[in-house]
Amino acid sequence: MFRREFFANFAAAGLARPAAAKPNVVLIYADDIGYGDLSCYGAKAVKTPNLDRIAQRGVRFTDAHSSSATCTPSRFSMLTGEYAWRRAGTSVLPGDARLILDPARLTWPAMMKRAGYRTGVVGKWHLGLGAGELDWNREIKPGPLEVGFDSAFLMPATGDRVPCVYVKDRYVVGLDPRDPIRVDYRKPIGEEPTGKKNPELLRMKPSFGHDMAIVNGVSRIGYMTGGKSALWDDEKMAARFAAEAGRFIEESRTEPFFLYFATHDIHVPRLPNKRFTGKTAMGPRGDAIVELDWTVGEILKKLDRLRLTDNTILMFSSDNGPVIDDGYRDDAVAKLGSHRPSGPLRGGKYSNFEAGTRVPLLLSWPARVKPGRVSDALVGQVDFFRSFSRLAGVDLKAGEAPDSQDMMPALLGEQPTGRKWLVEHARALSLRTGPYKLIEANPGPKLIVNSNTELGSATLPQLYDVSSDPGETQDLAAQMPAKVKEMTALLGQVKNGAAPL
Ligand code: NG6
Ligand code: CA
Repeated sequence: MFRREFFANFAAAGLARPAAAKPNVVLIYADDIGYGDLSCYGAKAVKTPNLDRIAQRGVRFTDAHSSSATCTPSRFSMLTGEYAWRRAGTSVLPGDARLILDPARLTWPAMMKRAGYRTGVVGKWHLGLGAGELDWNREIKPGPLEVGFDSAFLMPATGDRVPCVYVKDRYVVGLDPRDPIRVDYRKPIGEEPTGKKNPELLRMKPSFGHDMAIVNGVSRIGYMTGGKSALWDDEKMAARFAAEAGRFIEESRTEPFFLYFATHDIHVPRLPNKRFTGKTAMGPRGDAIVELDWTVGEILKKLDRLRLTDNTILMFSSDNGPVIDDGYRDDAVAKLGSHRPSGPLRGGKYSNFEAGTRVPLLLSWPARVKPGRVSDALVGQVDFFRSFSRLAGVDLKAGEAPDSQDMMPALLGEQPTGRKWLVEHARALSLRTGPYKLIEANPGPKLIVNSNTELGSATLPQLYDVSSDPGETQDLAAQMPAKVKEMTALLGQVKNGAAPL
């Protein structure tokens, strides 16, 4: 209260708001965490006390969505405010892909910078790096520094894709120039062992794919040689990212800052630190959730120690839904027990069904947001860009963040409703509006056999009432043709950029 009056008086006196009045923004963006994976979303087989603390302090969302059921398009949409399915080349990228964000366009971090924020990214990138020929041994550009971040400490793509090195700003960390890195996604390089030829060298075996370069006894996607001194240590990755995120917060503490902290947990290969081994009965997938919660705890502690908790908007979400077997034999299926990574929802990562994109979203901001709220508002991560532009007082021009809507009142728990409609993207597009969800016709296999994921494919459009039937068990399309027609028309308008908001 005091705080708000103080700043109101400041404004009334015609003085510029002091920098400290702007809330810091920290987004912890987990990988492949499902709607049912956190104890604050009902999980019993794993405890996530630090995440639960964010929920208790702020708002927990029951109907929040990543833009897509896989990583790259979700991240692209979140950072640009434009649905990735409008742009070619935005699906899951190989580890040697070129940067797919256009440095000439305003991004969420660039907008925050314009508002006076110091901006940083730590963790998984997976949006490509460089332009033209990419040489990992030289300056890597363009990258995060060209699209709005003041500093970056990255894993270039995914934990299961080479090169298995960190990139700080524009350079690979710890590289010895006498041992240059070479990366190839088409053919093996020289006589280096591979997962396919040398399974005896592996400590974690693939269940499908992932049989190329061997790094730290784990075979990956893509071939790589050299860079031995720069290779990451999988078991120390979470601690390294937490330390780098902590360092960014520490260095930025006197100015408003925006940190995009994208964890590797709980993506494959799941190799949490030994101190988390056996913390759940679910094997590495469960233990990686505990490690993720530890990471969150490190950020909470850092903010507390620097007395920044009160005026920091801390958010947590995931880039897509959960997957159990995503290509390694890590006991995830055998040890799952009664745990339901998707909670009450159907499908998971890659799927048109709800669990593909409906993910946990938590937001706390003690200075303003009331604790302990649960919000059923329909919101998308694509909305962060415009919502934060309103909060930061930056006017967006036509064409900037075109799919992003101002959901700040909903995000702060001050308004119970969110979007009128929202698009989910997986194999096909789905439209949510009112209680209904329309999945476009998308013939194809029903299941990814290896990962046992239901894709939600069908030759005809499907219609579900996700408010009374969140598990999408009753297809209403045949019963309600007028609704199918109406929603198909609205989806057509969304595609043309002409849908009423
Ligand atoms: C798939 C990988 C999967 C994972 C995914 C991307 C195989 C067989 N499967 O192609 O393991 O890496 O891509 O995940 O290679 S994401 O979360 O980054 O979208
Ligand atoms: Ca992911």
